[in-house]
Amino acid sequence: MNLQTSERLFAEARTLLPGGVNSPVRAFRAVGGQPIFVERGEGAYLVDVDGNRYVDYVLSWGPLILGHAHPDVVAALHNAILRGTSYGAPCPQEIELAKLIIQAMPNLEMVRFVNSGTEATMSALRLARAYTGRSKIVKFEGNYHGHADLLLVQAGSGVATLGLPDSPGVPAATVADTLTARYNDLGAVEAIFERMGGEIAAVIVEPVAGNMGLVPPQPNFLAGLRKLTQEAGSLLVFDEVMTGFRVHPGGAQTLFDIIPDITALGKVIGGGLPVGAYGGPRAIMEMVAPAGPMYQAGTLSGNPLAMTAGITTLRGLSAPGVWKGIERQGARLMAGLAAAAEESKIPVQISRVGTMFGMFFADRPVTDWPTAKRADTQRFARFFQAMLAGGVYLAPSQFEAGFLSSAHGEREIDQTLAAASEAFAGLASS
Ligand code: KE4
Repeated sequence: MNLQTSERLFAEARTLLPGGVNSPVRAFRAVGGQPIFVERGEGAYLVDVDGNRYVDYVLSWGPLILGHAHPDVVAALHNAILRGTSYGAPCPQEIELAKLIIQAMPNLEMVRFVNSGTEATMSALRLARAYTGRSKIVKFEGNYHGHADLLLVQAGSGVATLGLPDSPGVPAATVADTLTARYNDLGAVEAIFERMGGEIAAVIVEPVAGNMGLVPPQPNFLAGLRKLTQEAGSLLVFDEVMTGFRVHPGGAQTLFDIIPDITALGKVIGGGLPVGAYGGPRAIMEMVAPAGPMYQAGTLSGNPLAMTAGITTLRGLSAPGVWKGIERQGARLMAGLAAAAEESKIPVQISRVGTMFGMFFADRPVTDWPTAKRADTQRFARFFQAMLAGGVYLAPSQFEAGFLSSAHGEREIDQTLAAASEAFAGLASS
């Protein structure tokens, strides 16, 4: 495969951008080799600067649930951009996107738009602290909520990939009130609440973990968190930046019928443009300035382009048959991957929740960060490279999830499964 242009560009990028990238996981450090530079996305495919085409299961880390450059999104953005890019003033599109989100997640009575998932979770926790008057936060090992200082503790995603359980530059004082527990370990959370329940402002959780690889919640885990926080007067924050409109059209809160106090959103609601949001009941959200005293602001928050991309994406996703179609292809993909791995006697743990999926190179189920860490990351790296050579672009880390879109049809799944059979066979013979 010719990767010359990508290699040349990466050499230049490394002189201008730290690690040659604008987000660490993209640098391929966990899988070796060099990142491809993308020339364009089209439907389910990425095309790199050397003309190589790949079935894309990263989809910009989740947002592109209708695939790249969906004609409706492109047309809507083309219209919007003729009227300018940002006003720094209210526009009707903010109301429209808010309505679509609230229709899908009825527990949200109000939302505030921001520009990233990091901003959404950071603001959600500031709000929880403001609303409860308490400071302590509980998060889970292997859950990643963006790179806000208070949350960059035993995080997942790029931090897990890079083996940076904490980051330099985060003062101890900033994380002194951030407690961590093992994901799916309700007993650990009960112990924390027994000791200091009255001091806890919030528990923040990925209701389906996607940043240590895909790790679904064990039965009663989320219900247990709901009960503990309710009894202690703490807030339950669902970080649905990844799971929102991914595990279910109404998010994990609808899928599991557990109502959080505050929901953080991102990715799909921006349709590939920078959007985050946090929302909840009116009584909580009216703490947010200028309705209330909790300050949070943003130059580009609610800008018409990002709102337009989000509106068009959520509308497209709710069209008849779209969601079921993605799940059908997802089920086919998972069954085919399991069969291919079985054929080559390669032990894998495969799971799918809605339109996101995961595959650990492990011989036992993965339920938390310690068991995720047992996965064979070297074998994953070899599998990743073989799939790339076979024209399939997976997330370049064992500790990430995969995403499907409505553009992934029979042909794309067939191509993926053919590449996977080759890749597993190659692992078995090496
Ligand atoms: P952003 O600030 O990257 O928009 O969102 C942060 C975030 C918050 N919460 C969850 C559950 C998330 O998954 C994320 C970001 N996800 C990673 C992928 N694992 C983004 C990819 C990257 O960091 O380059």
